Amino acid sequence: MSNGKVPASMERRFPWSKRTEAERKTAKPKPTPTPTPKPKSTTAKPTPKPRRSATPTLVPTPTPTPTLAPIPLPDPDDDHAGVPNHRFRSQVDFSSEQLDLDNPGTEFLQTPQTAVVLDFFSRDLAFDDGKKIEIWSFQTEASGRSLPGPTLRPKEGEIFHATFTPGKGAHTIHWHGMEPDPRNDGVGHTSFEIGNTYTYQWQAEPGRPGDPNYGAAGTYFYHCHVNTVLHAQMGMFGALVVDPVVHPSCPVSPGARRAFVDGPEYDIESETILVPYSVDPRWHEMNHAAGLSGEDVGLNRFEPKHFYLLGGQLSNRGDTDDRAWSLSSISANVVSGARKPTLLRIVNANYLPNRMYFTDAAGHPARIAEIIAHDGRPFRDTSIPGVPAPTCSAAGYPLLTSVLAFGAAERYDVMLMPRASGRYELRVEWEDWITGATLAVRTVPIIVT
Ligand SMILES: [Cu+2]
Repeated sequence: MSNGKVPASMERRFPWSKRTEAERKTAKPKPTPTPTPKPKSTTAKPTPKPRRSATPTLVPTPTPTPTLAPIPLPDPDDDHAGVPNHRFRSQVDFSSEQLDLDNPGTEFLQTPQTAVVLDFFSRDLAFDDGKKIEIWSFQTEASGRSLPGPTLRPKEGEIFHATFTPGKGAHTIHWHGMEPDPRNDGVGHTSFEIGNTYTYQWQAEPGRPGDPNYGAAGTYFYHCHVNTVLHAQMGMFGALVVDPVVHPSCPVSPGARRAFVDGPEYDIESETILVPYSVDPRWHEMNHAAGLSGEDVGLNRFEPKHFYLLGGQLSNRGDTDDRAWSLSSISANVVSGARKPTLLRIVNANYLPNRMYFTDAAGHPARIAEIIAHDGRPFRDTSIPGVPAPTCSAAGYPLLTSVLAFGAAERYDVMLMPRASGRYELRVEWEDWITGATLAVRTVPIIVT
């Protein structure tokens, strides 16, 4: 473009390229898009310098220029020719050729910073209403057999390993919302189901203060992805919490943690998880592969009879062997007290829409819930493209609410912000997904001190 003109086709795709010559001269140089760094060593790398600046400057969002080097064509007679370490040239080859591989090795295996060994179990677990229900789920040597499966907690930047040995048929672990590479994503139909043992490997991306496009810290949901609706209903799920890197511009007070790199500090001790769940007893009589061969076993009808609030304080799960971990009350810190506020992580393991109401002791709506993230992504003020995006709270409008409505596998991270000590309540309603009728209600007290 030596004549300084922008081709019409480029203008359509990149409207900002229509800027005048004068604007172009004063504009900041475009940052070169940097690909996500591949893990080269086992040491967590520090995050890059923050891009937040005192005076917001309009910098166009960098546009990726296609500079992909051609991939050498493999020699059809040699699986490895030209493509080191890869048998498969494309996702299609990968998925269509691996369905029978049930005991594959982990490609590019590295030394992990966090590693967990998970086994399958099947057992009748006791619930807080006295019912005993057959549950299939995950356990570690330390966790015992309980529901949800053990809470897994890697940190951004770390190499994470989960070595899983299923039982009673093949299973997987899907890291819902993390999006590792297909081989480590645990979706059986696009990679493989595990018949023997497999080590999932992935690295959670480090966050950058003010940048909505980076950072994996947050609340996730892991679950089996074989005959998925049945196996998840049977209990093959747990919470995955990714903790952020500590960035020099966002230090952390003693006894506190941040929900994401520049997220608010919360009190570690009172951090609580809430996992709504419901049980259709008919489903718990089915076998591992029910419905997989095209027969109609009625997995389109979910008619729950039991409704549960699983979870509790993450720092204090204690011994929950042989029973469901049940949330009977929430302890929260009063805002402006000596301790940081309480973070409530909500993971919806329920197949029906849920509504949650925060109220005072008399049942009146209480706007004490500040939602800071949804599905592992922080809420930020992204209203001005190209400038640092602060959290909504830092931008002056905390997202305070008294009600949340959401469905299966959704997660909300909520800071509890009561201004006075005393008793509040959290009322959870399960809704019929067609009629909207309320099927069940459970209420837990929130004790604020
Ligand atoms: Cu399974």
